[in-house]
Amino acid sequence: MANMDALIDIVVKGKIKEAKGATQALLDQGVSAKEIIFNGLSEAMKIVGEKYEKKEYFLPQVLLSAQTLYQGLNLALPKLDAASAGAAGKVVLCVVEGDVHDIGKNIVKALMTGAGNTIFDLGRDVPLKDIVQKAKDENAHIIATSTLMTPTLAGMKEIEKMLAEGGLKGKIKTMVGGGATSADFAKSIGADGWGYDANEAVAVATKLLIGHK
Ligand code: B12
Repeated sequence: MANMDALIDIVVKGKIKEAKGATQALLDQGVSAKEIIFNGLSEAMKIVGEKYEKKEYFLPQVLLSAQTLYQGLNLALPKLDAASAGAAGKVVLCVVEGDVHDIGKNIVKALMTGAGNTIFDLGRDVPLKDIVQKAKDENAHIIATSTLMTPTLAGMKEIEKMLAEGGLKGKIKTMVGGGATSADFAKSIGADGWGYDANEAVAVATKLLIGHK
């Protein structure tokens, strides 16, 4: 009988061959994809992060855990129940230039898609000018960016500047998230919204879209 702790252990230890089976077993038992993602896979990554900080783990182990996580995440993401429908909008989403951490961004993408938004996912380590250009080309309502690293926070500020210079500030709304960000940071750069996690990302996008379309 599979349980969540077993899945967490598999991801933390990087037992890559076991992750799909353990995730599928939980799904078969009726555990929701959302529970698996938030209470299982994300929790496991928190433990991995702590081990990295304590220097019990080094980058190869972190990478192996991330690859193990993706085995389960790729099974669970398509099974996410459509979140309570929000105000559907067009959203350009990505991880900013210089940063390759994309696990959180992909969870945000799944929940925001489930809420009925059209997501233009540009991936990770995306040049800032490409982000703004895509938003212009698609007439996007929102640019949502993610970063987990402190040095790349500057890119988020730069996007605000680029929008202001193009006369688009306020026309295209912005929201930021990811481990390196905070509500205060978002406010300081003039972003329109910030979300702690993927659930909040949906709520914040909905709030920005109401009255904006
Ligand atoms: C996994 C991981 C990696 C993997 C990434 C694999 C991948 N495909 O993503 C690998 C091994 C590749 C990696 C590499 C590196 N890493 Co790393 N990594 C991590 C780790 C352990 C976990 C991150 C994670 O996936 N968390 C789980 C997800 C689910 O959480 P999340 O991303 O925060 O997302 C949630 C929310 O933040 C929110 N959210 C996310 N995006 C958005 C966007 C919006 C708009 C909204 C509203 C919300 C939102 O919703 C998500 C889901 O609920 C963290 C430790 C930590 N404490 O975070 C370090 C960490 C982020 N890494 C770090 C570093 C330094 C690096 C490297 C530079 C190391 C090196 N010397 O090479 C490189 C990066 C190279 C680069 N240029 O990008 C540092 C960053 C420090 C800093 N503040 O600058 C951390 C914090 C570790 C540490 N304590 O030092 N890493």
